[in-house]
Amino acid sequence: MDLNTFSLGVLHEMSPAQLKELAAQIRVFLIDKVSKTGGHLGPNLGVVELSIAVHRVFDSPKDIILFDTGHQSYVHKILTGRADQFDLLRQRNGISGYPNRRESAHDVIENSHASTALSWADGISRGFSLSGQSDRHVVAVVGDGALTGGMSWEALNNLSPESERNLVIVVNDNERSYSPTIGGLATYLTTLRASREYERILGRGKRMLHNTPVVGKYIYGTLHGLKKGIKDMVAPQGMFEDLGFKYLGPIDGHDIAAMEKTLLMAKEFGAPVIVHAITEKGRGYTPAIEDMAEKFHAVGIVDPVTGKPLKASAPSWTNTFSDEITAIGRENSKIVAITAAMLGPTGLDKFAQSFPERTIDVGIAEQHAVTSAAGLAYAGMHPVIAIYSTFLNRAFDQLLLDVALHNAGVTFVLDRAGITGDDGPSHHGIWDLALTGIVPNMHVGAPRDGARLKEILRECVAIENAPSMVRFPKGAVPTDISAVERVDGIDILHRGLAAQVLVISVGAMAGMAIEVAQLAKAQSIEITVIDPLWVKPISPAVIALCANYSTVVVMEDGIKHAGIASTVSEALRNTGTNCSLHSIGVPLEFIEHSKRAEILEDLEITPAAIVQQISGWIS
Ligand SMILES: Cc1ncc(C[n+]2csc(CCOP(=O)(O)OP(=O)(O)O)c2C)c(N)n1
Repeated sequence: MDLNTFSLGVLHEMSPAQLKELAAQIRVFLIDKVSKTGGHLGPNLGVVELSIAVHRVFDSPKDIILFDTGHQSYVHKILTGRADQFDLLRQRNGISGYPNRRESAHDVIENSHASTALSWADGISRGFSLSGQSDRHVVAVVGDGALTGGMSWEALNNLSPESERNLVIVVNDNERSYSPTIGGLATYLTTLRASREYERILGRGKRMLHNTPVVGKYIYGTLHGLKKGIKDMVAPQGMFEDLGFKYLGPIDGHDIAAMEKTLLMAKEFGAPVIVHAITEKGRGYTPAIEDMAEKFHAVGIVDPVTGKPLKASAPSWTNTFSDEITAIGRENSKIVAITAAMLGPTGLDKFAQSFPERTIDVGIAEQHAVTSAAGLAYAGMHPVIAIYSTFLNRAFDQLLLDVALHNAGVTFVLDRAGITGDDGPSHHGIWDLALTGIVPNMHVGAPRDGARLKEILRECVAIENAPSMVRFPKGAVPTDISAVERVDGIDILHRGLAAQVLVISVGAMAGMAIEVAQLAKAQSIEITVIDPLWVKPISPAVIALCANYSTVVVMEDGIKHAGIASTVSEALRNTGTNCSLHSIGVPLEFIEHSKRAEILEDLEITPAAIVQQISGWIS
């Protein structure tokens, strides 16, 4: 069948054999397309049958289908008529790697930060019930990883199970986040899944399901009785049921017929139901199955046959951090590394190999990570929390009131700072400088290269009575950029002759700032470029230096609003320093997915565009 012209109408007409063929075809399609664009291959290969079953049982867009975290919505996109757009998956002007309201009426939320779908589902289903739309159902597909996030539990606590509303929660249990999901919840799911009884129960459950006609609540009751029995056998504590939910499972998430029958029963129930589906991440693709680390959770451009990257990757900022924190951990036994379910992507895997007892994976729980780090600091340790810049947003209150207010020596290592590119608006690391700027006693360093990353990281872990942070971008680390001179802790990167323009370059903007100075020189504009290394608090020496220039330009890889230019502006005002201040940075907008270079070009953050702007400012 032609996926490019596929529609939900066709899906409803298909026989079991055709559905099986469709699933196989979707897998081939996903491997072919995602290997060319990069994306979340493993998670999507795992939800092919599950997504087909959900779409056959529920009537989207009248019924609302939500995917938490959103990275596993590719099959949903194919089924809802977007297969023909997969050549431009995550590319400029192409479809997003996450649900997107502009693409389709079948996408209702634009998520990608984990653990939000159950709260959305709570609100939407409650709203439907209050507004007389009780014929509409809400389905939330949530991974075992996303279930480790606090928001999921806040939502479960609020999903009043007695209430009359149509809500089905499908737990997509593949035992993994990036790496295996760990913690008490994972253990509980394992109890349900891996009991010695499982095979027998699953077999009996399946037979029951296949032989049982679906006629609403009565049958649900029969089946539920059976399931309750199962659950009591394998998990006597019955956590989901103790929370008041009807629980159906475990179901083989790759068995379309079993999934359909279970979902139909859940649909009929009229109150929140949990369907526990067991799936395999990377299903059907040998390189993903054999990838013991991450099951191809997220891949770049790869050879579709071998799964190997087509381009050798250059040494990255992440590698530099990974090596250095491991070295620091060897010297300092107080260092504890914390990750929120991203051991490999943050580079903490190396530290974990050497110091497993000092490595903590909290699950997708950034808020908990930060407050528990404050506790570790109180107990005499020095926690280093390594997360992507965008995920710090979620733990702002904990940073402010649990770490900073308590003068806790906690170091934050923010990878993927600045414009990141293909993951779109929610994944750009452009808020951290503004957010940390309003945290009293916060120390923020922005390295321009690997040498400075190591230096600043070491200084961060030496700060014992306040939060410290080092931020760096995604991708390859540049070769070290040596300073002409270091004065009062500030690196002079380029000295213009009798320059009237001072460029304050923040972190990884240094390479471009030097290019700007060289390009401007060719146009007879002399510019001095400095790298303050530490941007919060901004050194008085930087402000004193500004007094020598008529024009000061701050270049930063974050939102201009409340960023480093704002900090400098306030300091200039407070000291009565008279110079005109300008800012190169990211406007206060949500920025769509595209390649990083394309976005920077749109934002006029290129050497040529910046020289042109400076030339306008000084004339
Ligand atoms: C708040 C937040 N922290 C971290 C991430 C990065 N992240 C994306 S997917 C993922 C794992 C999700 O695991 P699970 O929900 O089990 O889905 P699976 O990929 O296994 O299907 C993580 C940690 C995120 N999206 N949001």
